[in-house]
Amino acid sequence: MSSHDYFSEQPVAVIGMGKTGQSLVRFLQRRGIDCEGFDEHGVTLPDDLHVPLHTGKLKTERLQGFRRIVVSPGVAWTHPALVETRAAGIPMCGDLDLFCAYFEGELVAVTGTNGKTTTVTLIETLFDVLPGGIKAGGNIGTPMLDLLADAMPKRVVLELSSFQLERSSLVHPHWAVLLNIQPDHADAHETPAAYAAAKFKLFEQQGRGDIALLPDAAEFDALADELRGRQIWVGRFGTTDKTAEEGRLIAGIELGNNQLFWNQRDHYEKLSLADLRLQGRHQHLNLAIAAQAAADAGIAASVIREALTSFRGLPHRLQKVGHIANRDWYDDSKATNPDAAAAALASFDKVLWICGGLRKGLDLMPLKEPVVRHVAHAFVIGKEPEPYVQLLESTGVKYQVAKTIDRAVAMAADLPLTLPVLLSPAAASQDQFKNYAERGDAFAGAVHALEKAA
Ligand code: UMA
Repeated sequence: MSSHDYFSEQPVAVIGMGKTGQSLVRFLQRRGIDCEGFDEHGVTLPDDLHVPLHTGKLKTERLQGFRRIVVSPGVAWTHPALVETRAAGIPMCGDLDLFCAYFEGELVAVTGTNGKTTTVTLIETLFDVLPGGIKAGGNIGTPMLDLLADAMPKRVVLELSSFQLERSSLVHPHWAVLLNIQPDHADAHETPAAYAAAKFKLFEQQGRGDIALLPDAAEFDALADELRGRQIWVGRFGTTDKTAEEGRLIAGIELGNNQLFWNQRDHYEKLSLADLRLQGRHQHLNLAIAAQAAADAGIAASVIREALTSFRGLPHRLQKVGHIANRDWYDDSKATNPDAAAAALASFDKVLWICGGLRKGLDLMPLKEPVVRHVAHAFVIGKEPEPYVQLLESTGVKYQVAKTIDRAVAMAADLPLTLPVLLSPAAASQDQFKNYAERGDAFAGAVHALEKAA
């Protein structure tokens, strides 16, 4: 289908009028396409949007008469009104298919449970040196259709959530990057398999000229037979002590030599982990993936080395807040699920760990082994500390229930163990904060208050 007839059938209903919905309406308005907006909550639209707005519970009958429905990622694909409308044969998609129908440049798409934003940011930095540069958008914050507002970009890197992928049938990246699949939004999808299937959509339209970058883990072996693009496997730390020249690894971490490596056409480039500013093996792996994608795009090794060694990472992702009260303090507030926290813990020998918050129904047991190995003492925050208390009880590690982040910081500073302190909650923040960023800022504020009090 060409982009020109994609929306020849009108009117279009836009569901959800947050960032995505507003960008959708703006995009359709610019093309003179008749559309109306729906939102289940009260919203005020900016002055430049001139569309009828329907608020209140979404009902099937209100969607009758529309020839296409475009749904924001935060509105469940399984919403009963949407399921019924699809069953009635009305075409439905998300902003990703609209983007794919109109975008004419090269697409780099990144998905995974953890590490997407870091990887997209580094890919953006690296690919920007190419003629025509690159623009970044999607789940990272800028709605993807906003990237098409002016001249057609030559390249785009999109951070894609499973919600954006599950409602797409057109996504076809030249570089498709899958970082990992861990339980997180699995609760929002009907089954963990549906969550994984959404992520795999990234590769479905790929052909021989495309590139698939994947984690070297047994759970993805079956996928290998189905991939039509060139496969680039990126080594996960902590599995084996492979070197670059062994096995199917093209890029990754050499555990034995503490080096990051990637393939630069005819040879392997290696970089000592000690030369990186970014902390944490899981983050190093994201650097290796970005480096490999850049090398395949023809970017010089010297440029990749410079970008990797100068990259400081993003706020609230294993970010050092300071050396205060005789110890280092790390903000990893973005670790909203157990796997992300486990990866952060594994970056240290021993730490004082601040955990807890909104558990989102996730199983905390994957944290047991890293807690035993890396935690000297824990402090539990959040309105419902019980699941985290149970986890700690099962490990025998000493802990205190602090409830608030201020108390946790004060307790950690009082402990006569001068170990690094890590906020890596393994929980969402919304029981006590607006979002993970506000939680991280509150942590940094409490840490800096110690300095002033000293
Ligand atoms: N709404 C309904 N009914 C519902 C749910 C929502 O009417 O059942 C309405 C809300 O009242 C609101 C609007 O829909 O007005 C919000 O739409 P949305 O939740 O899709 O949010 P957007 O503002 O469009 O932001 C989305 C992404 N949000 C989600 O996927 C939840 C943003 O990712 C993304 O940056 C933005 O599009 C631009 O592409 C944020 C996110 O939290 C960062 N993503 C999740 C994550 O990373 O964990 C997936």
